[in-house]
Amino acid sequence: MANLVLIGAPGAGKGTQAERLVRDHGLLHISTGDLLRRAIAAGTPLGQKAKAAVDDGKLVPDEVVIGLVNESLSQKTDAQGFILDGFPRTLEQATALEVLLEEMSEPLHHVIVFEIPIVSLADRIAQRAAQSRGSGADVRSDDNAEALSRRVDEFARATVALLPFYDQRNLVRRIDATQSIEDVATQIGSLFAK
Ligand code: B4P
Repeated sequence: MANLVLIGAPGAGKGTQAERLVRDHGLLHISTGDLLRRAIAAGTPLGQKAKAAVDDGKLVPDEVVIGLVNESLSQKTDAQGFILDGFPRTLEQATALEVLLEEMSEPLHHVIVFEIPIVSLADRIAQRAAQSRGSGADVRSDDNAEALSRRVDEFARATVALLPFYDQRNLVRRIDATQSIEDVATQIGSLFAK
C-alpha cells in the first residue's frame, strides 16, 4: 500500500506517471486539475467559480480544491492507496491535507518531486496541444504559452514552498523528470521495492 503526493511544474509528467501507477499498483488517482476540468465542462457552480482561474493558469482558491479532495478521499474504499496529483499546491492546502489524513488515520508515504528545468516544459505542453489538435480532441484551455507562463509562475511562487514542509517530515523523494516516460516510471517504481 502507498499513499503518494506528486509535485512538479506543469508538464513535468505527473499525470502521465499517475496513470501508470493506477494501472500497475491499483491506486486511487485524485487529480485536482482533472476534477476541476470535469466540473467546468459540466458547468457546475464549482466549475463556474474555477473556470477563469484555470483558463488563466492561476491557482483556484484553496477552499475549493480542499473541498474536492476531501470528497474524493472519502470515496477511497478498496484501493491499495491513493495518488494526489497536483494537490497540495500551497502551504494552506498541505496543512489541510495533514489534518484530513490524520482524521482518516491514513499515513502519507512519499512526496514525489518531479525535477525538470523550466525550459523543457513549453515543448511538452506544445506537443500535447498538437497531439490533441491532431486527434480532433479539445486542446486544454490552459495549454498555451501565456497560461503556461502563469502556471510556471504560480508553481515557483506557491508550490516550491512545500518542499521544506515535506522535507521536515522526511517524505520528499526527488526524481529526474527529464528522462523518458519509461525511465521516470522505473525511478518511481523503485520506491515500491523499499
Ligand atoms: P493540472 O491539471 O494539475 O496541470 P499541470 O500541473 O499544469 O500538469 P499537467 O497535467 O499539464 O502536466 P503533466 O505533468 O501531467 O492543473 C491545471 C490547473 O488546475 C492549474 O493551473 C490550476 O488552475 C488548477 N489547479 C489544479 N490543482 C490545483 C490546486 N491544488 N490548487 C489550486 N489550483 C489548482 O504532463 C504534461 C505532458 O507532458 C503529458 O501530457 C505528456 O505528453 C508529457 N510528458 C510527460 N512525461 C514526459 C516525459 N518523461 N518525457 C516527455 N514528455 C512527457
